Amino acid sequence: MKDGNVKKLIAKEKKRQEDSINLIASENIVSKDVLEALGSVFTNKYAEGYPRKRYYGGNAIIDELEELAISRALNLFHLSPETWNVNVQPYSGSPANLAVLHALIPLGKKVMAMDLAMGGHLSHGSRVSVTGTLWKQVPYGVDKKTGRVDYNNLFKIAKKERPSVIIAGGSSYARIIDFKKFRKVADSVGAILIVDMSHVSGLVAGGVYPTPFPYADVVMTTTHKTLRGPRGAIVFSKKELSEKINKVVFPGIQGGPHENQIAAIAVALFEASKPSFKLYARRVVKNAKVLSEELKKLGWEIVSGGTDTHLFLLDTYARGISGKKAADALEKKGIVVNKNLIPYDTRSPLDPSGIRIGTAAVTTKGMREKDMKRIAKNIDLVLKELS
Ligand code: DSN
Repeated sequence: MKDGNVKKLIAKEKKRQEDSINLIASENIVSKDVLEALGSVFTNKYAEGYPRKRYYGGNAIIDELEELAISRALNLFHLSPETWNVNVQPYSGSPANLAVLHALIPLGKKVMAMDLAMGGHLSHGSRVSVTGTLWKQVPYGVDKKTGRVDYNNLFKIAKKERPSVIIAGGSSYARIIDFKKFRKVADSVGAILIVDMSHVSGLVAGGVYPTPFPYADVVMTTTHKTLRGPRGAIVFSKKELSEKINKVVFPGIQGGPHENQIAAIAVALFEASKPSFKLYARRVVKNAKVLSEELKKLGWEIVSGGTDTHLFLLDTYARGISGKKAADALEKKGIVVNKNLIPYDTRSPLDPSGIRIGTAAVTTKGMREKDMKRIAKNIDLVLKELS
């Protein structure tokens, strides 16, 4: 690379990633092949439209690429193209959610979704997201005692508020979501059910987390978390909804798709279909369970008491330490986490009561249970200093 400045920054970031223990639950480390596709000549091409319906010439190979990505997405999640449509063009998760909501419900209608502090996501109608200004969020949460979704309460909220859409899934909920129950809640009020499986899609692909597809009308996932691809998103929708969604993705809110990103998504989907990815997914969850158990043994409070996934929330404020203070101190020692709101948090998102911990990236690095025990001890040592 001739640009010495960027070259130096890439080298520095590479070293930072190599030297630190990355416990950010939404991050991962992609393969060389994914990086190669991302840095390929596909970045030079404009391809507004969809396969075989493009606005620019020169797209025959791009069409092949996008169709390959689509068929791999269908195969990975065992879906029939008769029932499901796949859109691999969303730039990332938030625009994907915006597109889906815009396609499916009129402005001003109600979106029932997990409150941000309870584990939800900004783009599910949170006040500070554009989705919260276009639609009215009806929030649901977790039970204060168990830290888990209270399904009886979901029925009550849905009956009272009669939302047009219900979203299951979020960004810091550590437990298995009962998609069948969500379907029942949605059916009880005639709502559309969207599952945002961004965090767990790699676990679904790896067979260690239940698939939402038998129950959802739309499933959205980002591609860069447990799925271990490039940044990006995929929207799966039932055939009868797909035309509307495709129209909002393009030309509604996006222009030309990032075909280099789609190439890298195709590579990631190929990698996720291998038996080794199943083993990876199992290890991710095992590592998260071991890490949370070890921290519990050391006296730290884990929201919901543990995890079924790649992530969990540690309530640092239970021992008088704010999430920001904890995250900053850990980073100084080379352990990178993010500060995070916890359910019923009374503090602010910039200095909340907890930290979120995830094992997708460290598992990719090859770490196993014994490493989790060591990491737990180190987290304990750093945080104890602060209490
Ligand atoms: N920022 C992502 C996360 O950390 O979960 C979601 O968009």
